Amino acid sequence: MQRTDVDHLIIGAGFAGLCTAIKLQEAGETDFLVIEKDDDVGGTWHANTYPGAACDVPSQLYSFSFALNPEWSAAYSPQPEILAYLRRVAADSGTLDRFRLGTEVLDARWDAGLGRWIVTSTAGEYAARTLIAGAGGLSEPRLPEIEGIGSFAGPVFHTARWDHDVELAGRRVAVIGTGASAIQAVPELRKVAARVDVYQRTPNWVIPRNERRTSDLEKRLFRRVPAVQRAVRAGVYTALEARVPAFVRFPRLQALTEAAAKANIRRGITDPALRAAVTPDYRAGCKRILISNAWYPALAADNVELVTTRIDRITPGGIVDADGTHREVDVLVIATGFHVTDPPIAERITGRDGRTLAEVWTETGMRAYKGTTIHGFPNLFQLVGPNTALGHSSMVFIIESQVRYVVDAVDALRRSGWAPVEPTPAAQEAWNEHVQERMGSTVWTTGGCASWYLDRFGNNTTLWPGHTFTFRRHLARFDRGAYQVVDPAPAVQSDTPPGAQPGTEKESVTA
Ligand code: N01
Repeated sequence: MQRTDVDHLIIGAGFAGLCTAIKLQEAGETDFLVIEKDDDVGGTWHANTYPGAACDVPSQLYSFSFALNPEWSAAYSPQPEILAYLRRVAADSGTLDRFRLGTEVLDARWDAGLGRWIVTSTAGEYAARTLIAGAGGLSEPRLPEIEGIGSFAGPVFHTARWDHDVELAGRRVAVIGTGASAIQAVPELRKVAARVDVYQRTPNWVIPRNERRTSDLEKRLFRRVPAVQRAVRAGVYTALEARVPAFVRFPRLQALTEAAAKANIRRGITDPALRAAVTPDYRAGCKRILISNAWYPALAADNVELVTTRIDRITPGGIVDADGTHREVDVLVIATGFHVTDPPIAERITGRDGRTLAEVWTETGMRAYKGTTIHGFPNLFQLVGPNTALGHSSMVFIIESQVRYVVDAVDALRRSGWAPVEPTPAAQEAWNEHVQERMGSTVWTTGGCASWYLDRFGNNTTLWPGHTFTFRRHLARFDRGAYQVVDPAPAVQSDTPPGAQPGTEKESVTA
């Protein structure tokens, strides 16, 4: 099989992979490839095309700090705009020639002899000094285990795999789940479908959404004076950071959010029984707080029924609930979220002791050092890794923080002659102890709900329990003292100077 040697292999062409490519290039590290299973850049924003898909983080914060977008149309951006933004940033970056789209990672294993990751993909084999995984924290759909789901005769699809060929006009649609995706899709679905049954297991707290559109004057101003847009962005950032204490230290402050959500319910729904059915009985923030002005009016619409009785089974023609009621369905939409604490990419990455990341994490729960590097997995950098996700602000800020750390680490690796490193067990343990200690007082732990933030041990291995600027400070520099060299480097001198392109001259053929 032909093998392509590169210094850095990046998995995923979403915000994380794209940011890495751009920042490595800026640092003079041009010998990299980005492999992406989909046939386009965009990651989440390429995959999620369901009707109504939009970002629930304010637009001003949902862009790279180095590529502000003066053109956002509204306070919250719809998916097509975000995808167009990412395509534009990718095209302007001069890195697209090193993207290999339609290429899926099948297996990645550390080769101690070579001091490289050997990565098998659907398009051939790669050998890389560093493996930078930006495969997405919420990319693999989680399908519900409901009896008979496989027997359903009509179309079935997950929100993140929307089948646009399926005609919905005049059909009876059932939606399972009432999370962030469902609350965006249902208000659009009910405009075309004959009927929509919404199956709710647990209600969410849903606060109003700012629908403000950006005026032409504002856009012109942002274009001409980027400092103005930066100031607006800083204001939004600060307002969101001000919410952190209510999540992390003083969950009682979430009563303010609950009041706003209850007012949202009263505005959207008049029926007392329906109001009661959508009112959560746990503290706001325990699960992700959602934003929508359209969700409650949609549930109150004549052609929508909220079903709160547990689903018993699915038949070829519909859904039977635990009370024995059978509702006929033409199209089944699965809105049950993603594999978060058991990411499938972890099954494909094998460390230096022959165990996969999934095997290691099955024993311990997801753990990493600073959410980015993992003992036993030399030169692996996990973007949006354990305890890096946010309940209050933009993941783009976290991604940029991690990428700075990775670029600094790469610089240190190059200067050391590529001696492979991984965090020491002590450093990784201390980091995770620190994070878990902080979890004790958070609303995610004390709020009285079951959420996908928690793993099977009941630990929150998903969210960062603090301000985003604190996270950034922790990752400001590659802290070499927390790392150990795992094997002697195979070559003392770097054989590729910074600035080399991944090229055919380094492509080698192996047996
Ligand atoms: O998934 P979710 P999502 N039977 O996990 C229910 C991001 N996102 O795709 O609460 C019946 O939130 C489950 O019920 P319960 C964002 O981070 C961002 O909506 O577990 N129901 C819940 O109601 C978000 O948080 C944007 O009791 C079942 C729903 O399915 C994350 O993606 C937009 C079930 C799953 O909700 C995931 O959102 C959209 C079962 N067996 C998404 N299993 C932005 O705007 C699960 N459920 C940035």
